[in-house]
Amino acid sequence: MSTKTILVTYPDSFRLEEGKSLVESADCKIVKVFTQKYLNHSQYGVGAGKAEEIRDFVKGEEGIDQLVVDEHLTSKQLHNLSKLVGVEAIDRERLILNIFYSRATTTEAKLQIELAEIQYEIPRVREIAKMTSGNERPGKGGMGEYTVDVKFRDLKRRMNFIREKLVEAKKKRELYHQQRTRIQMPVVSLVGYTSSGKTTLFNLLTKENKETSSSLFTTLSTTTRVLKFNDEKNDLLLTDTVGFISRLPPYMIDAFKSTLEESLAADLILLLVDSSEDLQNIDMKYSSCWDVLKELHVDSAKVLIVMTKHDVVDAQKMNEIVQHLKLADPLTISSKTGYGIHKLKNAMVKMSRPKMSA
Ligand SMILES: Nc1nc2c(ncn2[C@@H]2O[C@H](COP(=O)(O)OP(=O)(O)OP(=O)(O)O)[C@@H](O)[C@H]2O)c(=O)[nH]1
Ligand SMILES: [Mg+2]
Repeated sequence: MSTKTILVTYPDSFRLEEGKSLVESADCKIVKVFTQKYLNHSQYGVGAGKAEEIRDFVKGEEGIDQLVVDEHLTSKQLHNLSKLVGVEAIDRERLILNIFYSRATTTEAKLQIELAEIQYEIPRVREIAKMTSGNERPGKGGMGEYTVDVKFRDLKRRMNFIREKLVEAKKKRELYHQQRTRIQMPVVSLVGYTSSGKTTLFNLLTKENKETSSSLFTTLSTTTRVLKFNDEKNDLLLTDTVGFISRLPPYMIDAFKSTLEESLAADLILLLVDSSEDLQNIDMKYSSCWDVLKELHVDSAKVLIVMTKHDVVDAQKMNEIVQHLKLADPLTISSKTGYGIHKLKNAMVKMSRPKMSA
């Protein structure tokens, strides 16, 4: 049964829609949405008046399971809010971690998520200790200094263990990578905002059958396959990976760094942009993607912008997008109708080669 959820997010349509998609992608059912311009009030994140409004709503409604606040909140704010409202309150990062948890299938993805989880927890351990050791929960409910230290040490130890495991996994991949470069096959990777159409294009090109869906973060691990051409010497390797999202905290990018770095080390990076969205959303998502690419020091010269979902956009809108994003020679495709795929494949062959022939 899906978790009955109240969402508190911002009133602008981009964050409102994304907040809802995130909650739904975590397999929760939205019962009510509250919006607020600022979610950084010190006591509850939401303003005190709004917090009371939510409490009253919960009182009058049967079986609400959780409250999601679409922002980064401290443990103290979440604790205060849960206590007032009477249901568990979680923040945006916890929600994203929950989605990751439910989706991760490979050992490496699971380790990466656990690493992100620990990095989310560590700053909160002392904060929670402070809250529970006060007069609020005397006796065994409180976490003494000693317990906090033990917990801290455990988390750090686990974090180091995971990092070692991830390094091992990375080494294994590097070995594959070396073998690939030995056979002189360039690597092209697909990146982009979550739900931009990466896996759908990947499936079309490589005849794979990886899961695609309108939920956010459908793909969490990296897959590489050979993309065949009529002329064998043009064959290349195509990589699909996890999508990006706005307001992603650096530690989450950090946790996925090894897989992302692998795909960003490609000879050519296709940055997919979903053109079916409105201009403002495209803008926000496009700049979020560049934020992540810059954070990971990607050379912009090897990034090629590809506008997706051409089948649901008219020519005028497409022109507007191209002008808005100041794209010189945009590639426009549809993985549903096959529009632009031939041109894209030619571009992939041409642009992924210079390094190889050098
Ligand atoms: N109309 C239309 N829909 C598309 C096209 N390409 C993808 N979609 C839809 O867009 C949604 C997201 O597609 P995915 O391929 O799962 O997107 P993704 O970028 O891999 O998403 P994540 O794995 O979550 O990062 C799905 O519902 C697809 O059916 C297209 O060319 N046209
Ligand atoms: Mg995908």
